[in-house]
Amino acid sequence: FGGKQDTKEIDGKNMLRNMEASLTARDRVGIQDFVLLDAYMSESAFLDNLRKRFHENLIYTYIGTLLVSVNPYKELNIYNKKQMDTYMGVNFFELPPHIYALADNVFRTMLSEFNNHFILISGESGAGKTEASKKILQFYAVSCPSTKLLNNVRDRLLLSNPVLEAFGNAKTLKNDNSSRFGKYMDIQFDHQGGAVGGHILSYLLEKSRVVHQNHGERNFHIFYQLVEGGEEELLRWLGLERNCQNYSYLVQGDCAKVSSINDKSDWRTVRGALSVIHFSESDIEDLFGIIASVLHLGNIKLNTSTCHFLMETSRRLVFACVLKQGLTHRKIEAKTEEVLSPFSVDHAVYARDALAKAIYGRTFNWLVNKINESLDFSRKTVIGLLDIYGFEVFYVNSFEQFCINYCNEKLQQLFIQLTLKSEQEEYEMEGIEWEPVPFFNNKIICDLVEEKHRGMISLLDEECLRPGEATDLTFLEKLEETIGGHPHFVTHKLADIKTRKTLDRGDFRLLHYAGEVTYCVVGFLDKNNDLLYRNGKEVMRQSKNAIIKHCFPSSEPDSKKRPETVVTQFKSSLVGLTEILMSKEPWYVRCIKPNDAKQPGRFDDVLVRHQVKYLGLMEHLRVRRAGFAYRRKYEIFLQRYKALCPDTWPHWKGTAAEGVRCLIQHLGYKPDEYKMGRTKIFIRHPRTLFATEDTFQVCKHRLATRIQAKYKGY
Ligand code: AD9
Ligand code: MG
Repeated sequence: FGGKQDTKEIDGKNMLRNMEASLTARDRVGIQDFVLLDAYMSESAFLDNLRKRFHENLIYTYIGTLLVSVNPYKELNIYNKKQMDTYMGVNFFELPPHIYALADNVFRTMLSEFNNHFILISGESGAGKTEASKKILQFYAVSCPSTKLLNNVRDRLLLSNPVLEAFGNAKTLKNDNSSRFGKYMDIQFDHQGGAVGGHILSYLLEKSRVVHQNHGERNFHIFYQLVEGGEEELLRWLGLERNCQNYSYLVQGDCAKVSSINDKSDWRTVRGALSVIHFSESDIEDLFGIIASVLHLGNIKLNTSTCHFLMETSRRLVFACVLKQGLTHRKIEAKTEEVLSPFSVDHAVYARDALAKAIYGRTFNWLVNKINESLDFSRKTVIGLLDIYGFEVFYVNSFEQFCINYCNEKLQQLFIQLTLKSEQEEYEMEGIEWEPVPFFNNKIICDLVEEKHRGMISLLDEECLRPGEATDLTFLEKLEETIGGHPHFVTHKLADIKTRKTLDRGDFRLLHYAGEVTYCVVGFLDKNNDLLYRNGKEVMRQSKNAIIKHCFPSSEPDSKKRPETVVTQFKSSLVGLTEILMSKEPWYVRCIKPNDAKQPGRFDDVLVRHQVKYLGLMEHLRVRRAGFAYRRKYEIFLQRYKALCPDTWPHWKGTAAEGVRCLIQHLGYKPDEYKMGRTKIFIRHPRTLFATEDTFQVCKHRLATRIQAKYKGY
């Protein structure tokens, strides 16, 4: 266990006192762990408890070691250094539930067992995932043992957040700071528990936002930060004016100004952070050159009849002079020579937007790599943090929502596999008597989307292979033909029968685990193909901007062979992510959004009940209550605690299982507190284990004192 814990008084009585106090105060503040009380098995009682606590600003509640978090939509004074110190090195249930308690528990388990862990943070858009992941990172960066040498790394770890948020988050109708990319971050620790490095993997950035925003939404924060906060000289150099209204790519959602966002001060934070994270001045110049260039690109007017290039080019722009041809003509190979064929206006607009998206998307990837270079990763023991865009339903949903919601289905499937399913299978395997708890398994929806040949992704890719013939509507027809009978898929033909709600001709509806979403099929093929015309790339290769040169290397093969489609790449990256996660020990934070108005103090019962349901919290509680909070292989359990029993210490001659039986008899475990499986001991409640752990710590301390006394004077 961490060095810090040894200095703290370990007192199992504290925990019991805390539990008792929480029981007496529960009428007012509810209970802090749903597992503890018999009465809390109905959904309404569950909801009552969450509501009660929410109104007392107690946003965290446990289900065993799973943390439920309700977004308070206001600043609470519970995230400071003092609180971090309070939670560092204290047994999980000794103090009121907190994200720091979870972070600390993961940290200490990692240190004592020398294995890798991950924290899966889930919940719908705006539920508080990104905030939770930041709190955890802060806890590790600030509270873990440190040396001066490491301070640089931890600053960079912390400051990677505002930078990635600036480039990868945006205001949506659901959330003023919505993550538009998925983020998995490994935080790496050394043997003493110091946070010594990190590595970030990013998943499918929503690039289409660069060129189009729905009403009430914005482009990525960085654009507004640069225009609002950029220094006069910088703006002049970039040929920008200090007025977001002047840039076509910034005003499509008609809400460049957002009251909860201060672009000017965010600019200063991001600018400062870039310098700390090893970005040279020339990197920074190149980076903002690109951001400005995208804005200029968006302002290019393409004349209706002749497709003329009307923008005044500026030499400082990344692509200046050669751009004209790149945007207005397409290079085609005709037998032995290449010819330039002029675009129609629509085509030219399409080519321009495709270029803007490619430039931004590739620059974002460059940024993530650059941050990674500064984080010193060398694969020691890690805690992974997963913060991905949450499930979202808008008035109009498109390809982007399809990808985001598919990703959420996959994460729910992972949660089910690791908790509800594997937990129950383990009892069976270990021969523990068990009454199965039924739950909804969303595998049926994952299969609908990703099954080979018949799944929606395969069907979409097939249509993308028929350029000129296939359209979004033929894709829809194909869906109808192939999966029309599926219980989770609805089109307008079947809408009335299945869900009693009508649908437009160009829509289809998926009955996701988290609710129904109607998708408009328009744009699916284009977005999935994500084509960038060849001469667009060539233009980029001539750029003097070092980042652009790096992002569009001349070694990149030209489009003879079709690149993988967007959704197929995404699917593969999610398979990779699942493999990473499956190799680690899981912990969960389930975030809940209390209202749709983003307001403090409002707890919308219907909305919360819906989330409790689809997040599987009741099922999780049932499995937890009927099951066992803790289990360990006999060998590991015996090895750790054998010093507590004279018969097992220092060497036990029999089998590990017999040794454990002897040990727990000596410790006085009651028959209903544990079960002996085939290979593991199962302990019903954490408090039993904590009491054993406390005794172990006292024993360790006594032993250390005795050794010290013995060698004193040598
Ligand atoms: V999305 O899927 O990226 O669209 P998130 O990440 O789940 O979503 P986020 O963490 O960004 O939501 O939270 C949304 C907003 O709720 C934040 O910008 C805060 O204003 C607010 N929030 C969330 N959690 C907390 C908290 N613990 N304390 C105070 C919070 N405010
Ligand atoms: Mg987020």
